[in-house]
Amino acid sequence: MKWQLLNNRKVQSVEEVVELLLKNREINNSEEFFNPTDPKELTLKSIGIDKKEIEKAIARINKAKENNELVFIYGDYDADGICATAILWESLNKMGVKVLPHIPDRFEEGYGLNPESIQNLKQKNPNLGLIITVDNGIVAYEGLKKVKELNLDAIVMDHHTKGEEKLNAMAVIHTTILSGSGIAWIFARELLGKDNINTLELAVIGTVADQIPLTGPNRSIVKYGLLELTVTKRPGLKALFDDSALTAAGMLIKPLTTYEIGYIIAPRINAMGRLKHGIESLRLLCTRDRFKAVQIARNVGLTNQERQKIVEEVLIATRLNINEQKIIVVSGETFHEGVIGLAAGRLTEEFSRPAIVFSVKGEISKASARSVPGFNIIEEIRKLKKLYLEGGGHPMAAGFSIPTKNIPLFAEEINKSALTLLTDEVLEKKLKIDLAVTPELIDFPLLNKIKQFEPVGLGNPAPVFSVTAMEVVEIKTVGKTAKHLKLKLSKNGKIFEAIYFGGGEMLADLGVGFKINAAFNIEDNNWNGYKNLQLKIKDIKF
Ligand SMILES: [Mn+2]
Repeated sequence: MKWQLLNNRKVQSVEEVVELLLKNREINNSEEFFNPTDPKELTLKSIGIDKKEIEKAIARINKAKENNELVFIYGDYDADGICATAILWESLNKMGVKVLPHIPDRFEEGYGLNPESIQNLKQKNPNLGLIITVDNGIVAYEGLKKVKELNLDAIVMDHHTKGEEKLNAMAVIHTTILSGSGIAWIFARELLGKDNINTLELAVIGTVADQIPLTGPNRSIVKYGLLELTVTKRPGLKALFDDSALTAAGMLIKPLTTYEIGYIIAPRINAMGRLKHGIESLRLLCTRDRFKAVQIARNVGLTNQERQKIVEEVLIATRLNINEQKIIVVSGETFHEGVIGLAAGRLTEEFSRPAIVFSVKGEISKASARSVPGFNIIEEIRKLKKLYLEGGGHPMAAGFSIPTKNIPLFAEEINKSALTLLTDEVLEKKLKIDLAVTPELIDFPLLNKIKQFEPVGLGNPAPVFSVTAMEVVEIKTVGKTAKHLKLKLSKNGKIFEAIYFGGGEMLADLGVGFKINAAFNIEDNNWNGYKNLQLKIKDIKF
């Protein structure tokens, strides 16, 4: 792994460290950063939402209430879409509107406002008058045409990139700054008033799940949202916490962070839409029945385990077929359509190169691609538009459908472009290091400052430091399969506890007395009532 030192200044004090950490994160307003605005007070202007569109939407919802019209919230099957749907459904319900949620089926209806689905909704519900899309809709030209044809109104709430054509909707509430559930929450705040809004614990899940940079207004939502999530009274979330061992006897084992959302909570909410139907996760979030909550949480947990197993199966099958190609391209009839994106992500991580995974189904196959920084995968895919049918994405991730017979040629062509673009330099794994420090600085005053950088995540990574020539004083492997490394490192008379997750294999090359350079996060380790400072090793160099 190549170390990229973001700053090579020599620092003497904790204040200087903080200043450089802020600079590395391009944070100019440290006051706002350390004391984010309460999301209840965020202005519409600061998040780029047009107030007039909100007013039009509120007026239309009030009219629906007066006229006793049915309103459908048309969401999405991922965690952001499900949380956004839950926020709006509950909010409209609270104000006495007749409202129902619609989460599309990934396999039958696909992503976005599906014209056939709208036709069906209207057929089954003659009193349907208004459709509100959330976390989708901003390029739903066909779907909105159908809405018009059926004499319905549409309000679009979305955070995806706008298209060229004008949208056929009576109000468009759009910003790319927030997640879908962030927009839904801001709208609900305007609709109900800031004293009546209580769905921030859902907005934080959607925001973290959608991998939005956690700076500016999103930092507000996440910081305050985590506090609400920690004390949530939702039976479904509590049951999910219990089922995933975040709580024991109803008590959280440790405070919730973006990590728990990103790696434990959101994957479970996502699992239903990937393998079965996302509506089950919506039920989990919204149910008021404790017994039902426990049942659904178990079902969601088991589905998530199944999802993990299916991803593993894809990985096991593909590892055997990986050759010298710069871009990993694998396909299989057994590769479940709902997990190919996850599998591509895992392959990219494991082999530090782009990966494209195809789920082969008859004549038409589905593909999901993940890339590495420095290789714009959507651009390269678009160059091959003769070979595939439709798709979209961004520089790091894309999805498309393709005639099965074209897969071999597609694989060959995309690897041709990689020959020149994917140099060894681009493919080398990199670790960004904030600052090289002296051991004297690594102590509780610095740790306390670093804690104020939380919540960390995309756009605001946990600070990484390095220290050169530390001596290994103690070393052993830990964990059931000796996967991790526990060390004591010393320099200038100071001794540090360190843990290196996944570093177990290094025991063969390391021993007491060795001098190493270490890159790490600093964290506190509460163990048996003792509060310790611990280095969480990211990489070691001899
Ligand atoms: Mn979204």
